[in-house]
Amino acid sequence: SMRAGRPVEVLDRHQLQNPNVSLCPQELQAGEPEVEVFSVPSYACQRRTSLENHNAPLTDALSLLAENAELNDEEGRGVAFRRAAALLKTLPSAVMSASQLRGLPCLGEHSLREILETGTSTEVESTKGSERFKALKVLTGIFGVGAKTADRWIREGIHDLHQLRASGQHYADINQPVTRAEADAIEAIVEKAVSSVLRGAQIVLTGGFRRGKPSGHDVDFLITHPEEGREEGLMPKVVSWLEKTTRNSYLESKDGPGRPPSNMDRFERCLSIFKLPGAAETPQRAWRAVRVDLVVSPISQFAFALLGWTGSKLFERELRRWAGHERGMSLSSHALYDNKQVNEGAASEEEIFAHLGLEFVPPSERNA
Ligand code: DCT
Ligand code: MG
Repeated sequence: SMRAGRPVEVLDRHQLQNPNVSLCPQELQAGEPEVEVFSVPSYACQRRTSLENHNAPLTDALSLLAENAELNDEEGRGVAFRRAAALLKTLPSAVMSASQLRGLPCLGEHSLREILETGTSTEVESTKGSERFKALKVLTGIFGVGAKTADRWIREGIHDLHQLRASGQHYADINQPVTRAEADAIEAIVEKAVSSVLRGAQIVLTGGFRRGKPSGHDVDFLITHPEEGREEGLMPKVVSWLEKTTRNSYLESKDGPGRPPSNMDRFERCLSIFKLPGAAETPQRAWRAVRVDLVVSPISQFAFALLGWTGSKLFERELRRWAGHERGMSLSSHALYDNKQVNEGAASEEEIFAHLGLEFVPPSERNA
Protein backbone atom coordinates (compact mmCIF):
# COMPACT_ATOMS: atom_id res chain seq x y z
CA SER A 1 0.00 0.00 0.00
CA MET A 2 1.64 3.22 -1.18
CA ARG A 3 1.61 5.79 1.56
CA ALA A 4 -0.40 8.88 0.66
CA GLY A 5 1.61 12.07 0.52
CA ARG A 6 4.93 10.29 0.10
CA PRO A 7 7.16 12.88 -1.56
CA VAL A 8 7.65 11.58 -5.05
CA GLU A 9 10.51 13.98 -5.75
CA VAL A 10 12.73 12.03 -3.35
CA LEU A 11 12.23 8.97 -5.51
CA ASP A 12 12.89 10.90 -8.71
CA ARG A 13 16.04 12.50 -7.42
CA HIS A 14 17.49 9.16 -6.36
CA GLN A 15 16.53 7.52 -9.60
CA LEU A 16 18.23 10.26 -11.57
CA GLN A 17 21.42 10.02 -9.56
CA ASN A 18 21.46 6.25 -9.42
CA PRO A 19 19.81 4.75 -12.47
CA ASN A 20 20.44 1.26 -11.14
CA VAL A 21 18.88 1.72 -7.75
CA SER A 22 15.22 2.32 -7.25
CA LEU A 23 13.32 2.93 -4.07
CA CYS A 24 10.18 1.05 -3.22
CA PRO A 25 7.87 3.37 -1.33
CA GLN A 26 5.10 0.81 -1.58
CA GLU A 27 7.00 -1.27 0.94
CA LEU A 28 6.46 1.34 3.60
CA GLN A 29 3.77 0.56 6.12
CA ALA A 30 1.66 3.32 7.63
CA GLY A 31 3.11 4.38 10.97
CA GLU A 32 6.63 3.15 10.18
CA PRO A 33 9.33 5.79 10.12
CA GLU A 34 10.16 6.74 6.55
CA VAL A 35 13.15 4.77 5.37
CA GLU A 36 14.44 4.18 1.90
CA VAL A 37 13.86 0.58 0.89
CA PHE A 38 16.46 -0.36 -1.68
CA SER A 39 15.71 -2.38 -4.76
CA VAL A 40 18.66 -3.52 -6.84
CA PRO A 41 19.00 -5.73 -9.94
CA SER A 42 20.44 -9.05 -8.87
CA TYR A 43 23.46 -9.33 -11.19
CA ALA A 44 26.42 -7.02 -10.49
CA CYS A 45 26.84 -6.53 -14.26
CA GLN A 46 23.39 -4.87 -14.35
CA ARG A 47 24.55 -2.27 -11.85
CA ARG A 48 26.99 0.62 -11.70
CA THR A 49 29.50 0.30 -8.88
CA SER A 50 31.92 3.19 -8.50
CA LEU A 51 34.72 3.38 -5.95
CA GLU A 52 32.52 5.56 -3.76
CA ASN A 53 31.18 3.24 -1.06
CA HIS A 54 28.55 4.48 1.42
CA ASN A 55 28.55 1.22 3.34
CA ALA A 56 32.23 0.59 4.03
CA PRO A 57 31.76 -0.79 7.58
CA LEU A 58 29.36 -3.43 6.26
CA THR A 59 31.30 -4.26 3.11
CA ASP A 60 34.56 -4.44 5.10
CA ALA A 61 32.97 -6.98 7.44
CA LEU A 62 31.60 -9.04 4.53
CA SER A 63 34.93 -8.80 2.66
CA LEU A 64 36.73 -10.11 5.72
CA LEU A 65 34.36 -13.09 5.87
CA ALA A 66 34.86 -13.60 2.11
CA GLU A 67 38.62 -13.48 2.48
CA ASN A 68 38.53 -15.99 5.33
CA ALA A 69 36.34 -18.34 3.28
CA GLU A 70 38.68 -18.03 0.27
CA LEU A 71 41.77 -18.61 2.39
CA ASN A 72 40.10 -21.78 3.68
CA ASP A 73 39.22 -22.99 0.19
CA GLU A 74 35.47 -22.48 0.69
CA GLU A 75 34.78 -20.94 -2.71
CA GLY A 76 30.99 -21.02 -2.55
CA ARG A 77 30.87 -19.19 0.75
CA GLY A 78 33.48 -16.74 -0.51
CA VAL A 79 31.40 -15.88 -3.57
CA ALA A 80 28.23 -15.47 -1.46
CA PHE A 81 29.98 -12.94 0.79
CA ARG A 82 31.51 -11.15 -2.24
CA ARG A 83 28.07 -10.88 -3.87
CA ALA A 84 26.53 -9.49 -0.70
CA ALA A 85 29.34 -6.94 -0.34
CA ALA A 86 29.02 -5.93 -4.01
CA LEU A 87 25.32 -5.34 -3.58
CA LEU A 88 25.89 -3.01 -0.62
CA LYS A 89 28.64 -1.13 -2.51
CA THR A 90 26.12 -0.12 -5.17
CA LEU A 91 23.64 1.55 -2.77
CA PRO A 92 23.31 5.35 -2.96
CA SER A 93 23.45 5.90 0.81
CA ALA A 94 24.33 4.21 4.08
CA VAL A 95 22.01 1.46 5.23
CA MET A 96 20.50 2.36 8.60
CA SER A 97 18.37 -0.68 9.31
CA ALA A 98 17.90 -4.21 8.04
CA SER A 99 14.33 -3.40 6.96
CA GLN A 100 15.80 -1.31 4.12
CA LEU A 101 17.31 -4.47 2.68
CA ARG A 102 14.14 -6.56 2.82
CA GLY A 103 13.82 -8.84 -0.17
CA LEU A 104 17.23 -8.06 -1.65
CA PRO A 105 19.08 -11.03 -3.14
CA CYS A 106 22.35 -12.33 -1.66
CA LEU A 107 21.84 -10.85 1.79
CA GLY A 108 20.05 -13.83 3.35
CA GLU A 109 21.97 -15.75 5.96
CA HIS A 110 24.77 -13.35 6.66
CA SER A 111 25.49 -11.50 9.86
CA LEU A 112 24.25 -8.24 8.37
CA ARG A 113 21.35 -7.71 10.73
CA GLU A 114 23.62 -8.32 13.69
CA ILE A 115 26.20 -5.84 12.36
CA LEU A 116 23.53 -3.22 11.69
CA GLU A 117 22.05 -3.62 15.15
CA THR A 118 25.20 -4.00 17.25
CA GLY A 119 27.93 -2.54 15.06
CA THR A 120 29.67 -5.89 14.70
CA SER A 121 29.00 -9.61 14.45
CA THR A 122 30.22 -12.60 16.42
CA GLU A 123 31.46 -14.28 13.23
CA VAL A 124 33.45 -11.21 12.16
CA GLU A 125 34.94 -10.82 15.63
CA SER A 126 35.82 -14.49 16.01
CA THR A 127 37.40 -14.49 12.53
CA LYS A 128 39.48 -11.42 13.35
CA GLY A 129 40.65 -13.06 16.57
CA SER A 130 41.30 -16.46 15.02
CA GLU A 131 44.96 -17.56 15.15
CA ARG A 132 44.54 -19.42 11.87
CA PHE A 133 43.10 -16.40 10.06
CA LYS A 134 45.85 -14.13 11.40
CA ALA A 135 48.52 -16.63 10.34
CA LEU A 136 46.98 -17.05 6.87
CA LYS A 137 46.94 -13.25 6.45
CA VAL A 138 50.57 -12.82 7.52
CA LEU A 139 51.88 -15.70 5.43
CA THR A 140 49.89 -14.95 2.26
CA GLY A 141 51.15 -11.37 2.65
CA ILE A 142 54.52 -12.67 1.47
CA PHE A 143 55.19 -12.14 -2.22
CA GLY A 144 54.21 -15.24 -4.18
CA VAL A 145 52.74 -17.18 -1.23
CA GLY A 146 49.18 -18.40 -1.72
CA ALA A 147 46.64 -20.09 0.52
CA LYS A 148 47.98 -23.62 -0.10
CA THR A 149 51.55 -22.83 0.93
CA ALA A 150 50.35 -20.84 3.93
CA ASP A 151 48.16 -23.73 5.03
CA ARG A 152 51.10 -26.17 4.80
CA TRP A 153 53.30 -23.86 6.87
CA ILE A 154 50.59 -23.47 9.51
CA ARG A 155 50.26 -27.25 9.75
CA GLU A 156 54.04 -27.34 10.27
CA GLY A 157 53.62 -24.93 13.17
CA ILE A 158 54.75 -21.79 11.33
CA HIS A 159 52.38 -18.89 12.09
CA ASP A 160 54.44 -15.77 11.56
CA LEU A 161 57.48 -14.37 9.78
CA HIS A 162 59.77 -14.96 12.76
CA GLN A 163 58.91 -18.66 12.88
CA LEU A 164 59.22 -18.83 9.11
CA ARG A 165 62.76 -17.48 9.22
CA ALA A 166 63.64 -19.76 12.13
CA SER A 167 62.43 -22.73 10.09
CA GLY A 168 65.09 -21.94 7.48
CA GLN A 169 62.61 -21.05 4.74
CA HIS A 170 63.93 -18.32 2.49
CA TYR A 171 62.55 -14.95 3.40
CA ALA A 172 60.53 -13.25 0.68
CA ASP A 173 59.27 -9.72 0.08
CA ILE A 174 56.15 -8.56 1.84
CA ASN A 175 53.42 -7.69 -0.63
CA GLN A 176 52.94 -3.96 -0.86
CA PRO A 177 50.35 -2.18 -2.94
CA VAL A 178 51.47 -0.63 -6.24
CA THR A 179 50.51 3.02 -6.62
CA ARG A 180 49.04 4.61 -9.73
CA ALA A 181 52.24 6.63 -10.22
CA GLU A 182 54.29 3.42 -10.13
CA ALA A 183 51.87 1.81 -12.58
CA ASP A 184 52.32 4.78 -14.93
CA ALA A 185 56.11 4.48 -14.71
CA ILE A 186 55.90 0.77 -15.53
CA GLU A 187 53.48 1.51 -18.38
CA ALA A 188 56.06 3.83 -19.97
CA ILE A 189 58.68 1.05 -19.86
CA VAL A 190 56.33 -1.61 -21.25
CA GLU A 191 55.14 0.81 -23.93
CA LYS A 192 58.72 1.37 -25.04
CA ALA A 193 59.46 -2.36 -25.04
CA VAL A 194 56.38 -3.22 -27.08
CA SER A 195 56.79 -0.51 -29.71
CA SER A 196 60.53 -1.23 -30.01
CA VAL A 197 60.03 -4.90 -30.88
CA LEU A 198 56.94 -4.42 -33.10
CA ARG A 199 56.08 -1.11 -34.71
CA GLY A 200 52.39 -0.27 -34.35
CA ALA A 201 51.83 -2.65 -31.42
CA GLN A 202 49.66 -1.12 -28.72
CA ILE A 203 49.30 -1.58 -24.98
CA VAL A 204 46.41 -0.85 -22.65
CA LEU A 205 46.48 -0.71 -18.87
CA THR A 206 43.75 -3.08 -17.63
CA GLY A 207 42.81 -4.53 -14.21
CA GLY A 208 42.04 -2.31 -11.25
CA PHE A 209 43.93 0.71 -12.60
CA ARG A 210 41.66 0.86 -15.66
CA ARG A 211 38.75 0.95 -13.22
CA GLY A 212 40.29 4.02 -11.57
CA LYS A 213 41.66 2.34 -8.46
CA PRO A 214 44.43 4.40 -6.80
CA SER A 215 46.48 1.24 -6.02
CA GLY A 216 46.60 -2.45 -6.81
CA HIS A 217 48.34 -5.73 -6.04
CA ASP A 218 49.85 -5.80 -9.53
CA VAL A 219 49.87 -3.94 -12.86
CA ASP A 220 47.95 -5.54 -15.73
CA PHE A 221 48.56 -4.85 -19.44
CA LEU A 222 46.91 -6.03 -22.62
CA ILE A 223 48.99 -5.94 -25.80
CA THR A 224 47.75 -6.15 -29.40
CA HIS A 225 48.47 -5.07 -32.97
CA PRO A 226 45.88 -3.58 -35.35
CA GLU A 227 46.80 -6.12 -38.06
CA GLU A 228 45.55 -9.62 -37.19
CA GLY A 229 48.41 -12.09 -36.82
CA ARG A 230 51.18 -9.55 -36.35
CA GLU A 231 50.96 -10.12 -32.57
CA GLU A 232 52.08 -13.76 -32.93
CA GLY A 233 55.35 -14.45 -31.14
CA LEU A 234 55.37 -10.98 -29.62
CA MET A 235 55.65 -11.97 -25.96
CA PRO A 236 59.11 -13.61 -26.04
CA LYS A 237 60.45 -10.57 -27.91
CA VAL A 238 59.00 -8.14 -25.39
CA VAL A 239 60.39 -10.15 -22.51
CA SER A 240 63.90 -10.36 -23.95
CA TRP A 241 63.85 -6.62 -24.73
CA LEU A 242 62.92 -5.97 -21.10
CA GLU A 243 65.61 -8.35 -19.86
CA LYS A 244 68.32 -6.77 -22.02
CA THR A 245 67.39 -3.12 -21.86
CA THR A 246 66.02 -2.58 -18.39
CA ARG A 247 68.33 -4.66 -16.25
CA ASN A 248 67.86 -2.21 -13.41
CA SER A 249 64.11 -2.41 -13.30
CA TYR A 250 63.32 -5.84 -14.72
CA LEU A 251 63.89 -8.87 -12.53
CA GLU A 252 62.40 -12.00 -14.05
CA SER A 253 59.46 -13.48 -15.88
CA LYS A 254 57.61 -16.73 -15.91
CA ASP A 255 54.98 -18.19 -18.16
CA GLY A 256 51.52 -17.53 -17.19
CA PRO A 257 49.18 -20.20 -15.92
CA GLY A 258 48.82 -20.60 -12.18
CA ARG A 259 46.30 -17.93 -11.51
CA PRO A 260 43.42 -17.64 -13.92
CA PRO A 261 40.55 -20.05 -14.45
CA SER A 262 40.65 -22.26 -17.54
CA ASN A 263 38.59 -19.91 -19.71
CA MET A 264 41.24 -17.19 -19.37
CA ASP A 265 44.49 -19.01 -20.02
CA ARG A 266 44.64 -19.31 -23.80
CA PHE A 267 46.33 -15.97 -24.37
CA GLU A 268 50.02 -15.58 -24.50
CA ARG A 269 50.56 -14.47 -20.96
CA CYS A 270 53.57 -13.59 -18.89
CA LEU A 271 53.84 -12.77 -15.21
CA SER A 272 56.82 -10.49 -14.79
CA ILE A 273 58.51 -9.05 -11.78
CA PHE A 274 59.75 -5.47 -11.97
CA LYS A 275 62.08 -3.90 -9.45
CA LEU A 276 60.95 -0.65 -7.91
CA PRO A 277 62.75 1.50 -5.34
CA GLY A 278 62.25 -0.22 -1.98
CA ALA A 279 60.42 0.86 1.14
CA ALA A 280 61.20 0.72 4.83
CA GLU A 281 59.68 -2.78 5.07
CA THR A 282 62.56 -4.22 3.08
CA PRO A 283 65.66 -2.49 4.52
CA GLN A 284 67.89 -5.42 3.47
CA ARG A 285 67.90 -4.18 -0.12
CA ALA A 286 67.21 -1.07 -2.13
CA TRP A 287 64.34 -2.39 -4.25
CA ARG A 288 61.12 -4.28 -3.97
CA ALA A 289 59.40 -6.63 -6.39
CA VAL A 290 56.22 -5.64 -8.26
CA ARG A 291 54.11 -8.07 -10.26
CA VAL A 292 53.35 -7.11 -13.84
CA ASP A 293 50.88 -9.22 -15.78
CA LEU A 294 51.32 -9.07 -19.57
CA VAL A 295 48.74 -10.54 -21.94
CA VAL A 296 48.86 -10.56 -25.75
CA SER A 297 45.61 -10.72 -27.74
CA PRO A 298 44.92 -10.80 -31.48
CA ILE A 299 42.94 -7.74 -32.53
CA SER A 300 39.91 -9.90 -33.44
CA GLN A 301 39.56 -10.90 -29.77
CA PHE A 302 40.75 -7.63 -28.29
CA ALA A 303 37.35 -6.37 -27.09
CA PHE A 304 36.70 -9.65 -25.26
CA ALA A 305 40.18 -9.61 -23.76
CA LEU A 306 39.79 -5.99 -22.65
CA LEU A 307 36.43 -6.72 -21.03
CA GLY A 308 37.76 -9.90 -19.43
CA TRP A 309 40.94 -8.40 -18.00
CA THR A 310 39.43 -5.16 -16.69
CA GLY A 311 37.53 -6.86 -13.87
CA SER A 312 36.59 -6.63 -11.11
CA LYS A 313 36.76 -10.37 -10.51
CA LEU A 314 33.19 -10.36 -9.21
CA PHE A 315 31.98 -8.23 -12.12
CA GLU A 316 33.55 -10.76 -14.55
CA ARG A 317 32.01 -13.68 -12.70
CA GLU A 318 28.62 -11.99 -12.81
CA LEU A 319 28.94 -11.22 -16.53
CA ARG A 320 29.61 -14.89 -17.23
CA ARG A 321 26.75 -15.94 -14.94
CA TRP A 322 24.40 -13.48 -16.69
CA ALA A 323 25.50 -14.72 -20.13
CA GLY A 324 24.95 -18.36 -19.19
CA HIS A 325 21.84 -18.20 -17.01
CA GLU A 326 19.92 -15.35 -18.58
CA ARG A 327 21.00 -15.49 -22.23
CA GLY A 328 22.07 -19.09 -22.86
CA MET A 329 25.40 -17.74 -24.05
CA SER A 330 28.97 -18.43 -23.10
CA LEU A 331 31.35 -15.51 -22.52
CA SER A 332 35.12 -15.75 -22.23
CA SER A 333 38.05 -13.40 -22.71
CA HIS A 334 38.21 -14.63 -26.32
CA ALA A 335 34.67 -14.79 -27.60
CA LEU A 336 30.95 -14.90 -26.97
CA TYR A 337 29.08 -17.99 -28.14
CA ASP A 338 25.33 -18.22 -28.30
CA ASN A 339 23.54 -21.48 -27.54
CA LYS A 340 23.90 -22.67 -31.12
CA GLN A 341 27.67 -22.14 -30.85
CA VAL A 342 27.56 -19.17 -33.19
CA ASN A 343 30.45 -16.86 -32.47
CA GLU A 344 29.26 -13.31 -31.81
CA GLY A 345 32.07 -11.03 -32.95
CA ALA A 346 32.59 -7.63 -31.34
CA ALA A 347 34.84 -4.70 -32.08
CA SER A 348 34.25 -2.94 -28.77
CA GLU A 349 33.17 -3.55 -25.19
CA GLU A 350 29.96 -1.65 -25.99
CA GLU A 351 29.06 -4.25 -28.64
CA ILE A 352 29.59 -7.10 -26.19
CA PHE A 353 27.25 -5.52 -23.62
CA ALA A 354 24.71 -5.03 -26.42
CA HIS A 355 25.00 -8.71 -27.49
CA LEU A 356 24.39 -9.65 -23.86
CA GLY A 357 21.32 -7.42 -23.59
CA LEU A 358 22.97 -5.29 -20.91
CA GLU A 359 23.36 -1.54 -20.56
CA PHE A 360 26.98 -0.53 -21.07
CA VAL A 361 28.85 -0.15 -17.80
CA PRO A 362 32.04 1.94 -18.07
CA PRO A 363 35.22 0.59 -16.41
CA SER A 364 35.04 3.06 -13.51
CA GLU A 365 31.64 1.59 -12.57
CA ARG A 366 32.75 -2.06 -12.66
CA ASN A 367 34.16 -1.94 -9.13
CA ALA A 368 31.73 -4.54 -7.78
N1 DCT B 1 40.38 -11.88 -13.54
C1 DCT B 1 39.22 -12.63 -13.48
N2 DCT B 1 39.17 -13.74 -12.70
C2 DCT B 1 40.24 -14.13 -12.00
C3 DCT B 1 41.43 -13.39 -12.05
C4 DCT B 1 41.48 -12.25 -12.83
O1 DCT B 1 38.24 -12.29 -14.11
N3 DCT B 1 40.16 -15.23 -11.25
C5 DCT B 1 40.44 -10.66 -14.36
C6 DCT B 1 39.65 -9.53 -13.75
C7 DCT B 1 40.67 -8.59 -13.22
C8 DCT B 1 41.89 -8.87 -14.08
O2 DCT B 1 41.76 -10.22 -14.49
C9 DCT B 1 43.16 -8.63 -13.35
O3 DCT B 1 43.26 -9.45 -12.20
P1 DCT B 1 43.81 -8.89 -10.83
O4 DCT B 1 45.07 -8.11 -11.05
O5 DCT B 1 43.89 -10.02 -9.87
O6 DCT B 1 42.61 -7.94 -10.37
P2 DCT B 1 42.58 -6.37 -10.16
O7 DCT B 1 41.15 -6.02 -10.20
O8 DCT B 1 43.51 -5.70 -11.09
O9 DCT B 1 43.06 -6.25 -8.66
P3 DCT B 1 44.35 -5.44 -8.11
O10 DCT B 1 43.99 -4.00 -8.20
O11 DCT B 1 44.54 -5.91 -6.71
O12 DCT B 1 45.51 -5.82 -8.98
MG1 MG C 1 45.58 -6.08 -11.07
